[in-house]
This record gives sequence, structure tokens and C-alpha cells, in this order.
Amino acid sequence: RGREPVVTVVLDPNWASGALVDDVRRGLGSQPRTLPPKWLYDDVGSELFDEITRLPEYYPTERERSILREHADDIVAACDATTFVELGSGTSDKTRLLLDAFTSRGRLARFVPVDVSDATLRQAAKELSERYPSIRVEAVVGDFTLHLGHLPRGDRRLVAFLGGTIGNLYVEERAAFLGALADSLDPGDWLLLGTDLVKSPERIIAAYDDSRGVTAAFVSNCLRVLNRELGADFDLDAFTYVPFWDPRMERMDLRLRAEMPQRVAIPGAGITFDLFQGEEIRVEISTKFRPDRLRDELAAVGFGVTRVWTDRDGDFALTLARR
Ligand code: AVJ
Repeated sequence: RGREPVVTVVLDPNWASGALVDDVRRGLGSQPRTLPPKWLYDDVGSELFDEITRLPEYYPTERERSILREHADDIVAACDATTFVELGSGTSDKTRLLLDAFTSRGRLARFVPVDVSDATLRQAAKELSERYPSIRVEAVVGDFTLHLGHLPRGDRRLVAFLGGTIGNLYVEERAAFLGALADSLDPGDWLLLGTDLVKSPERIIAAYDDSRGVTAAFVSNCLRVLNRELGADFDLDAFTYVPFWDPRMERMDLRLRAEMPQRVAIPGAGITFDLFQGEEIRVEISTKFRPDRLRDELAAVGFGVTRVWTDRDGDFALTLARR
């Protein structure tokens, strides 16, 4: 039997509603209209995202898993961490491949999953501490863009940020995040970063425009979240999902387009605004990377790349870098 996991909550209980109101006022109250992707992940959204990862067109999850299946031992052997932190850990499903590799070397003292979803994190922490009795599980309920200062100190750390989630940050946000992460680590600490790679636009577009419409439902769910949380009156049928590939920025751009002119009231955020016919709300970007440019971006904030692993087809990369 494992020990009970320790769960530290660094989110203030009103954080979600306060931050949602701020984001909605800032993003939807001005043009171009935007909404940050973190609000896609309520219970329904998390379930839809899970369904996306099982779609035949959505290759990133499976590719990243295959890299971990093949190279988890090499990754663990390449770094000397005794504390393993995972940002945006969710259920830590793929991460078990790394935990297995760490356990067979008997070197890991502590696993620190960090996620905003309290319930998902508690459940995962409980399962992990039962499955890995030799590892202390110290979960942190927090937002990885805000709470890097709450990571445990002392040991040599490896911070994993998997799934290609870094691709959802805009260029400036990404630089700020990587800089803050580097600042919160000590020289010698490690970063393991999962990124989707640039490839033929056809395959990328297909991954975000699946034939069953699961991605469309996932992206539209943000309107449902606003209707429920802030009493907004979005008519979901009045919007079409428009995913497109931006070749200059090398990223998918996922938007919702108003098919008719309409007035939207969001009482919980105290705003009302008009959308013209064809006006788009930008909900998410998903940037694709080139290994050499990623190396430069990491170097710019003080991370030196030690090794890059890709799957056989070169679709996805795991980059190990050292502060
Ligand atoms: C959150 C990065 C894993 O950008 O591919 C999937 C989110 N959005 N389909 C991605 C997403 C639409 C996904 N990640």
C-alpha cells in the first residue's frame, strides 16, 4: 500500500470565476474577439478532448505515447532527477511510462503532478500513490502559467510538459512561460517538453477537422461554458467551426464564426456586444514546431537541449533540456 498523497491547493477558490470574467471582458469585449483555450476544459470539454485523442485523424497523442513506450528508459537514464514534476498532468496517463522507467531504476523519490482540475488531480494522485508505493506523490492544484513559484525545491528536478500543450500559447505567452519556468528552476534541473512538429498541412488540418465533428463540438463547448457559468445567451446553432492552417505562423487557428448578425449578452461579465455576420471568435491556436527553432527558443531563456526523441515518422518530438 502506498502512502496517502499530499494535495496542496494554491488556487484561490474564486480563481476560476474571477479569471473567467477577466478573460471574457478582455477577449470578447474587443475586436478581434478571442477566448483563451483553458475554458474549453470543463467536465464535458475534458470528456470531448479525451474522445479527440482516440480519433483516427488525431495523431499527436498516439505518437507521443509511442515515443515514451520506446524511449522512457533512455529519457530517465539521460537525466539525474529525483523529483519529477508534471505540468498540466490531468490523469498522468502517458506519464506512467516514465514513472515505470524511474521506478525500475529505483531513483525517484517524489512525483508532483500539477493541474487546475481539483477532482481529476485528486483521483490521479490516489491511483498513482497506490501504484507506486516507493514514490511520494505531492500533487499541486494550480495553474501552470501562474503558480510555478509553488514547485517543490531541494532535489534535482525534472519538469515535464507533455501533449503539445505549449503549442496552445501565443508567441509572447510562450516566451513568458518558458522564461518563468527557467527562472523557477535551478541550474542543473531538467525540462522534458512535448511538441507536435511541422508536417504536411493536409494531415494537420485533418487532425483538427475530424469527420465525426468531435473537434467542432469540443471548440463550440466554450460557448456552452459561458452560457452556464456567466448566464450568456449564445445560440450554439448560429456558429460554425472554422479550423484553418496559418502557414506563416505554422499553426492551426481554431475559430467560431457567427453565421448571422446577433447581439450577445453575458450578464455574469457585465457585457453586451454585437457580432456581425461572418465575425469570428478565436478560441485556440495549436502551433507546430521545428526542432532547430525550438532549440533556439529554449536557449534564449537558458535551457540547453540535451537530446530530442521523435517517433518513427517524425510527427512529434520529446525534447530534453537542461537549465
Ligand atoms: C491540448 C495541445 C493537446 O492543440 O492538439 C485538440 C488541444 N484542440 N484538438 C492540441 C486540441 C483541438 C490539443 N492539446
